[in-house]
Amino acid sequence: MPDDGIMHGSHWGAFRANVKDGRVVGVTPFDDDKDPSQILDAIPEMLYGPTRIAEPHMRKSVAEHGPGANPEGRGAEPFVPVSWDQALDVVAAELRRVKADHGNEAIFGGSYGWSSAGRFHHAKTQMQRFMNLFGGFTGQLHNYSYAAALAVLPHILGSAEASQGPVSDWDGLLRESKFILCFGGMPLKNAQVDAGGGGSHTMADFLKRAEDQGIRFVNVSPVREDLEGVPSAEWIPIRPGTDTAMILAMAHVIASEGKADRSFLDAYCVGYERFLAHVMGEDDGQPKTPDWAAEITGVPADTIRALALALVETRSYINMAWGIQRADHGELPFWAVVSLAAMVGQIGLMGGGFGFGMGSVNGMGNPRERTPSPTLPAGVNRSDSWIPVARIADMLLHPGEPYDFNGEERVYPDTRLIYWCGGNPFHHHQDLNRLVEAWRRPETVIVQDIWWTATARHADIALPATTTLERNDVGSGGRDPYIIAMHKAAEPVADSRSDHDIFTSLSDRMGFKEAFTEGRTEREWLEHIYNVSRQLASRRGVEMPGFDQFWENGHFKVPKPAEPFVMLSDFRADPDERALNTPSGKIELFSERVAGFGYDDCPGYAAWREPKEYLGSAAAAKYPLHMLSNQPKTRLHSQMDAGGASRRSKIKGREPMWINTDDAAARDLKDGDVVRVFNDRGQTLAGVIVSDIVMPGVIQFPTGAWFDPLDRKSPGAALEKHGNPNVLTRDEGTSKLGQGPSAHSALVQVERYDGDLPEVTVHQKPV
Ligand SMILES: Nc1nc2c(c(=O)[nH]1)N[C@H]1C(S)=C(S)[C@@H](COP(=O)(O)OP(=O)(O)OC[C@H]3O[C@@H](n4cnc5c(=O)[nH]c(N)nc54)[C@H](O)[C@@H]3O)O[C@H]1N2
Ligand SMILES: Nc1nc2c(c(=O)[nH]1)N[C@H]1C(S)=C(S)[C@@H](COP(=O)(O)OP(=O)(O)OC[C@H]3O[C@@H](n4cnc5c(=O)[nH]c(N)nc54)[C@H](O)[C@@H]3O)O[C@H]1N2
Ligand SMILES: [Mo]
Repeated sequence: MPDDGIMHGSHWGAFRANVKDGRVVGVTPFDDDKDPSQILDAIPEMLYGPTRIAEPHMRKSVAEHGPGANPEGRGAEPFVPVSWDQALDVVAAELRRVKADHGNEAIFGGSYGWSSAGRFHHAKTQMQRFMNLFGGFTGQLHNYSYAAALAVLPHILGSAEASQGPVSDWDGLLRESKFILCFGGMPLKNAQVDAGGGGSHTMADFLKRAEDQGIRFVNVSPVREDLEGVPSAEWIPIRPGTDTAMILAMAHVIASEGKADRSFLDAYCVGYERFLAHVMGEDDGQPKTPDWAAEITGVPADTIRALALALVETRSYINMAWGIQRADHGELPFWAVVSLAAMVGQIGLMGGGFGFGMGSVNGMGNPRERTPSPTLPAGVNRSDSWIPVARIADMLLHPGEPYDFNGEERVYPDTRLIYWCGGNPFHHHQDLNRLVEAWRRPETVIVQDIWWTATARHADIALPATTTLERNDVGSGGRDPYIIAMHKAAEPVADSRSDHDIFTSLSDRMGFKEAFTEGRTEREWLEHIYNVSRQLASRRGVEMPGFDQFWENGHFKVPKPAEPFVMLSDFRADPDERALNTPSGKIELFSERVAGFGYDDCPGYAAWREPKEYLGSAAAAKYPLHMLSNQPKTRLHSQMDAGGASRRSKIKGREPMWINTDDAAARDLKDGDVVRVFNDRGQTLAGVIVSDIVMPGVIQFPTGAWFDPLDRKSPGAALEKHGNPNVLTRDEGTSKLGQGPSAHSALVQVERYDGDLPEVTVHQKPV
């Protein structure tokens, strides 16, 4: 290994850790990285900063009176340090008690979240492996990223591959595409990361090459910067939440001009007639004309018409960002894209068709052979209890109550204990004031994290985990081609322990340590999971080096396929032999099955349904700005918020918020002002950036500032001091079909804040 640092990896890229006297003092981006992420430089500061949980802690009432004492005190009471043995004894006893009295499903161990890049020490998987050996737990289905897509796409296409990947790769797009139409752009800010990490940030390079060779790009988005990687891209601002209306109008143009590809529709799709009837207004009396859509979307009718015709006149590709389905009725814009692409008829052709999430993470469209990543097996959950991922507060507030989900009638379990490890619900969930309320319901809350995040601050028992730099691991995203040897660079800080060690101690107390560890050391585990992946790769013709050599080299790059991957090309070549896993075996532009569910909020085809909150709704009279709480440029969700680029980006300590020149002038705002952003659900402070990168009527207010309410005792009414947009977002499912998070559908008002600025305290150690 070269001596200029210790090879390591993170979700935002591989790097070498520079170590001096046993301490990590800096990081150097990995040599292969074409475009390293600015998020890297927070690492040393976060490693040793004041927000590290130094030792196990208990909430004061719990330390004094035992588990279950004063749940109202969660997030408000001080913490008391305790020994590892004390903490683990209480955790083990609580787990046993809840299991005995209420059954395993009363243990909520979904633990949604990204954890860290290493695949062996992957915190959530470690916890779920432990819980499965303990008899099971209530889990979470799908993810916050594209939950609506995961529910709806299998009905339309037989799988969720179009959103999950692999989508058609860049090699094919660069070869054949002439026109790339992007809803929500392909944001470089988002391509800084991929789950499991990666070796090189390639999105900027792909975009530049595409632009250099003359591919036309159009960015349909409320935010111009969503396609900053292509300076020549045309920007078409659109009102958030209205893409479906624009796409229906494009379908109207193509159909009216007789340009729909009837042979593709006949051979590969079902339900076109039914979809067309909606587009032409035969079912509801409203033809979905460009003039109709212009009213809803703010996009001029001529622009809609021209874009529709451009799609059919040349080899064209449609990309839609995942974020667009993270909204009320989020299933429908994705269905609309598939329907439009089917009419264009280029699905399965190189450089044509559609895909979701190119630019949402670095690995999408990154060419590589499809070999499976090393992963720790979590085992089987015998309790078979789960909720749709984003229904956590509903579950806590409504145990035993029924709800609809994807054709099923389900009932929320009764949660007595929460164990969260590797995720941050007080970052990721919507309507956080409601979550604070819901979070008081269970008897015990255990949080295992590295830092005093808002979630750790809402624990009864907080257990300190190590960062990846304090342990050895293997990083691999599965979409990005690199597998990274993550070498340990430092000893555990203070009294922290790896998640694996913590669960080993707990499984020892429970009597199944041998089953949990399988008798392997850390090194033996890494070698084992690497070798499983190596064998599977070999079956696909990819030869990975032996573990020792891989570890020494520091990385392995999975090769590219000989020919570019084109999504659905196999189906196009042979629709009978490679029939889709849908009821008809074809692309379902109308789904009998979805229509049969009879949901008022998700019909059986791509229709326009008004979101509950958008610029066209009645609520806009009171709250006239649409808030996009999109992904932050300077960190990964809430990770690294207390250091580096994130901390430097704050304005008077508050999270920045972008507001258009007109909207700023109307409120007498200038750069650097602090504002109160509010609606009926909450209020928060933000720092102002006046910029025309956002269209009028829209604010960009990224997620991830650590939740920091002013009055921890009554957070329902409290002012959030730091700029966390999730105090303002709606906590309602996308629809009964997907029940995904609908964070992007939120209206707010903004006003200058001239009061005394309360100190942001969440980046300090809690009391
Ligand atoms: N308003 C709004 N909200 C959103 C979104 C949005 O667009 N708008 N996007 C949503 C999306 S797509 C997502 S994926 C979620 C992300 O939500 P999360 O994945 O929950 O967010 P992270 O901040 O990455 O949280 C990971 C947590 O794991 C901890 N952690 C990291 N490594 C380790 C480890 O090794 N061990 C342990 N024990 N802990 C570790 C980190 O400290 C952090 O607290 O947010 C969602 N929330
Ligand atoms: N730096 C960084 N990168 C990240 C993350 C991070 O936290 N930090 N998170 C990662 C994760 S977990 C995920 S899931 C992905 C998420 O990737 P996405 O879901 O694609 O990310 P978003 O930023 O929510 O949305 C992308 C863009 O869509 C635009 N948009 C929002 N609503 C609408 C709409 O109604 N119509 C149109 N046309 N455009 C709209 C917004 O301007 C936004 O910038 O990002 C990943 N990348
Ligand atoms: Mo995500």
